[in-house]
Amino acid sequence: MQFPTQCLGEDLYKRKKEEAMKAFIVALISAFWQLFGSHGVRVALIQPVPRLRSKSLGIFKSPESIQALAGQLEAFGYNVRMYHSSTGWGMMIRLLLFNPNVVGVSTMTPNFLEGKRIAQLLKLWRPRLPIVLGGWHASGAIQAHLHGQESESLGEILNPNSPFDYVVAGEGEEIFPRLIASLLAGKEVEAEPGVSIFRNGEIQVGGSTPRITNLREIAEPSWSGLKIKRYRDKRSGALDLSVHFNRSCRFQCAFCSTPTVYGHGVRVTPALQAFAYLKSVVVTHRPQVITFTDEDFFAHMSWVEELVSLLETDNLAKQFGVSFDTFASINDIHRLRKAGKGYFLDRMRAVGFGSFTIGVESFNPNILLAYNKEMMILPTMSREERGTYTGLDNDQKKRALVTHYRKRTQEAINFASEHGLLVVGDYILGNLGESVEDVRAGFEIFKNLENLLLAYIPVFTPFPGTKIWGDAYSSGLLPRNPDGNIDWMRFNASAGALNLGYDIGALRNELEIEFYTSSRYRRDMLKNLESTPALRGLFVGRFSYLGRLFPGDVRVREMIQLLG
Ligand code: B12
Repeated sequence: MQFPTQCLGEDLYKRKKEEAMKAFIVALISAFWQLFGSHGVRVALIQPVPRLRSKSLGIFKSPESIQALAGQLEAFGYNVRMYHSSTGWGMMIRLLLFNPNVVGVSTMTPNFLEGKRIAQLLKLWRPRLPIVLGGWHASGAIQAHLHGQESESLGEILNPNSPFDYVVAGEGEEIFPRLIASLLAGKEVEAEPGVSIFRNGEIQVGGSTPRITNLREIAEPSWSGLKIKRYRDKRSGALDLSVHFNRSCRFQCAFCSTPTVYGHGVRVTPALQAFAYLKSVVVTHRPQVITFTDEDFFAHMSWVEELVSLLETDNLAKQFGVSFDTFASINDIHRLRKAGKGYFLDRMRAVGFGSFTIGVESFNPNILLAYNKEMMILPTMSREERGTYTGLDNDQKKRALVTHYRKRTQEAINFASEHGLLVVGDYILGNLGESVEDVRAGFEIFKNLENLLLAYIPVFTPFPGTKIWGDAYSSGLLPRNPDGNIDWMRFNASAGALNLGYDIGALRNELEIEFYTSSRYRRDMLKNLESTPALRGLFVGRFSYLGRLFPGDVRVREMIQLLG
């Protein structure tokens, strides 16, 4: 029987509720399983893998959101099972067999509807099963409501017919175990900081959870039950596992959702504790790559220095052949370069760091201003440059901003490359108010950055609760389903959500090909192959992936032939 692909219409859903009895029988069956199944208080954590309607950007990583929760709940003695797959009968039957007491659903915006659908079906099976929604979409919807941007997103989550009983906004490790304990004690849960509900015909918002002050006390993320070998980078094929120690970010980019979950102020897991966990992941699962997905890895330089010293003492890269990737801002690299700290990058390289992902985001001055990037770029100017800049008129300022930003970006790439670190440049296309010509003009600068060998080119996707969401929501450009609801499935970075009046998905693909087949890229690839033959694997991996993604493209084929 075909697994339902659409959300149920309200009246069908109501009718189905009556069919709950059928679900009750199923519950009886599961009770039978319970006798032979797993015991203790069972918590199911579901993070649906989004069904993309367009080309994947090649990243499939471990579900850190539910792993963090699972680690904490296991430390509390709960029997936890993680479900990280696309929703289907397989997941449903496994859930049935596990027969959870409480279900936690974690979604980002693009896979919210998947999460909603699985929750609806679970409620058909057991109408009184407590289902809690948390994560990036839920936190964003709460913030959008609290900031007066819109309440439609939250209304879709909390309403009389919603399958979600509770919504948790913000970090979950402290609030979720408390919520579960209240539910198991049969207490009526009220809205409180971190927990929002629908009660007495209205949405009752508890706002965000208070920040976790001491990450030292939080349990390590759990990997139990996950099929680790699946988490391979689709481009390189490497087993690439994620770790996350720094929460929140110093910067306030208007497109970024980080503040919706973490507010401001970077908190970090102590380096010794972080290193111990890092080592356990490497020794236990033997990944080729570990990605630090910290929003702001260099927020506390002393922490990075301590971690590098620990890795120098116990060199996991040498022992286990693992390399480390992380995010870094142009500001951080500029600061290291200005301080003459190239030797520190050499130390990072020596303990296995291989690449920095830097958020370039855009070279369109209007977008840089809309993204609040000026606050990041100005500190990379000298006092004199800032003095000159403030004296300019708006148009002159825009030109000066892009010229300076391009210079600092190029310097950051050169500095990292000189110390053997690859740079992955993130560049966002199709922003609010950007025409095809604007997109091409900005991308032309990005495409010609010397020695930039890797790029992540998502399409702008506005997320609830971000600074830019208000404009996106009121722009009238959001995609909607025939039933008038926002079509969250379209919120994916490879096709973009906004109806921009042109096919930004196709333009994205076109520009990605241009990036990897430009004369600048060809020159840099050959130069790097000569100086660092070991990079051949990376180019072969990247171009065979592009060859699979764009089979008919002669330019990609020519690059593959060039690699021989
Ligand atoms: C690592 C990462 C990924 C990883 C997956 C990480 C994961 N958690 O599964 C990968 C690389 C796969 C990924 C992919 C994508 N990502 Co991403 N990613 C991040 C990043 C860098 C870190 C997130 C993270 O793991 N933090 C560590 C964990 C421990 O924290 P957490 O997820 O916040 O979970 C905590 C709380 O949110 C809460 N919580 C979470 N779930 C639940 C559930 C319950 C029941 C409860 C009670 C609490 C709770 O408790 C957790 C512990 O405190 C963020 C942040 C950023 N600034 O860029 C972007 C980010 C989350 N990604 C984003 C997006 C959009 C995507 C993509 C959809 C892009 C695309 N291609 O379209 C893809 C595809 C998604 C997918 N495959 O699932 C957006 C999400 C915005 C939104 N509103 O949805 C972010 C915020 C980027 C941004 N700046 O806007 N991503």
